[in-house]
Amino acid sequence: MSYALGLDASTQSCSALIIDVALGSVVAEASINFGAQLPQYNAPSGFIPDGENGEVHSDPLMWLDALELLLKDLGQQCDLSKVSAISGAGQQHGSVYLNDQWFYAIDSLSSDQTLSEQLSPTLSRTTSPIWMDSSTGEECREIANAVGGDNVVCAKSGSIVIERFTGPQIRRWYKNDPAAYENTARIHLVSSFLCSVLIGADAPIDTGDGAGMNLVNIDAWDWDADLLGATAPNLLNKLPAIKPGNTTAGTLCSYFTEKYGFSADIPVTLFTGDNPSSLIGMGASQPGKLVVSLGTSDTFFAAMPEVVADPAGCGHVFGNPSGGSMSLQCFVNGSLAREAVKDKFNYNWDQFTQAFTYTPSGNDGQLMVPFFRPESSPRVTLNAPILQGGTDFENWQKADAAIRACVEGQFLNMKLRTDWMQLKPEVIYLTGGASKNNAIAQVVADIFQAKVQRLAVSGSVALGAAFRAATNSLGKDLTELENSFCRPEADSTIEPQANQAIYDDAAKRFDTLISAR
Ligand code: XUL
Repeated sequence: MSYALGLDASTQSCSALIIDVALGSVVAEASINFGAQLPQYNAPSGFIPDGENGEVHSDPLMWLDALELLLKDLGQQCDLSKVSAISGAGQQHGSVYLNDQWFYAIDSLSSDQTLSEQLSPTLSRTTSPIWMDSSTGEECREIANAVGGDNVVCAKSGSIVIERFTGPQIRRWYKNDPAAYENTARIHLVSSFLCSVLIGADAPIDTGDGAGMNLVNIDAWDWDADLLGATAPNLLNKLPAIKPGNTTAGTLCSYFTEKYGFSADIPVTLFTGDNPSSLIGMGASQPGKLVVSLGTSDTFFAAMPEVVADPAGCGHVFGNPSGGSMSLQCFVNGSLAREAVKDKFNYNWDQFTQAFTYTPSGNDGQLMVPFFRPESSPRVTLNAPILQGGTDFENWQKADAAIRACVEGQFLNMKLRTDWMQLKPEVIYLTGGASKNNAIAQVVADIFQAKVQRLAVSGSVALGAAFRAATNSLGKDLTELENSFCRPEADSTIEPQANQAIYDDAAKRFDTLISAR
């Protein structure tokens, strides 16, 4: 028996995979799409549409129903009695609000009724704000002011006060409905809520996901009294404990052994956030390996040798589930910016890629700050790119140079904004839609002066959860798991080619261009 199950409760779907840790292979994989498979929740993209004032909420009962469908599907693919370790991950920042019936209900789940039927009466708030919610601008300012400013919050919690983070979300609800807040006995993250359900007991929050709340002190890795006090009254009593990611939460409760055929006493490792889990599933648990994910927004994350917060307040620090800490930084102008430049010249993606063969590294000194909408790293509110020499982007005629300027600008910016992490990259794992593009990968390798690899990993969040379960409960070595599951795709390695001095000089000019705006 050497199967480990990893769960991934994300925004649009709940997915899982089961790995055979002895053979190094994936045994089963399943995914339940909320919109398509649970249409009764009227959440086509996993959240309740048309929220007002920036509110984005989901129904936590939908997550429970999805979990049941998921386990049923997995049970049709393999013998679940062979699973000997479980863990999982959830979309970060989202919160679930429970009344005092929760503690009893979770401990006495009966396999005669569904999870959602039994836990529905325990919700003190019927919906959960999720990470896409941006309704809390006022509460962010209030919390920051109460503790002495965003610099103080960032030094304490690893991030300035951010709209989607859980603390401001809790504060807003406390202000809007103090009686319902008062009636709340427990506030969980998506991750710790689902972990509690699996073990049939109230589970702790891990340091990886906990650090996304603006409530945890990253030096002590525990709740910060000042931040709790600035957020809402009596909050400490409503929160579970904070524990390192490699903590065993408990054993799988009888609900799941009876209903889905799991064996008795299967250890469940604390759940974490999707990004910390992905760090592990991408094989980047140790400092020296950076992950750059190219999507609508680009994200950068990496294990960090020290616990340091971004002095500029743009990045985030979370606990690394395998020990220590990790950083995460979002760049809002990701593929949307690349697409905007491509579309301006009516290019297709092949022509976009070709542009790099017609232009030299460093682009003959032509630079662009490629922000088409407000950027979070750094925090600037541009809605059109800045070009060196003051040229107006709309009037720029040189398509190939503009494409290179956009991509070089994106990664010069990424390098500058992630310097605070004090990382010495040995390898960059590139993932996400645009990662397949060799021209973009070459720019990344040249600017960071590190080799770039594309990994043959799909579902890194669930895979990371399965790795964590296997290391914590089955005594498996994480590096061995990473080596057997996270292999670079054939011929995917790109080595730096350009002279470092070209981009050192470009980086200085890029910074001047932003500062002068
Ligand atoms: C990270 C963030 C998202 C969510 C959903 O700060 O908000 O990545 O974790 O995936």
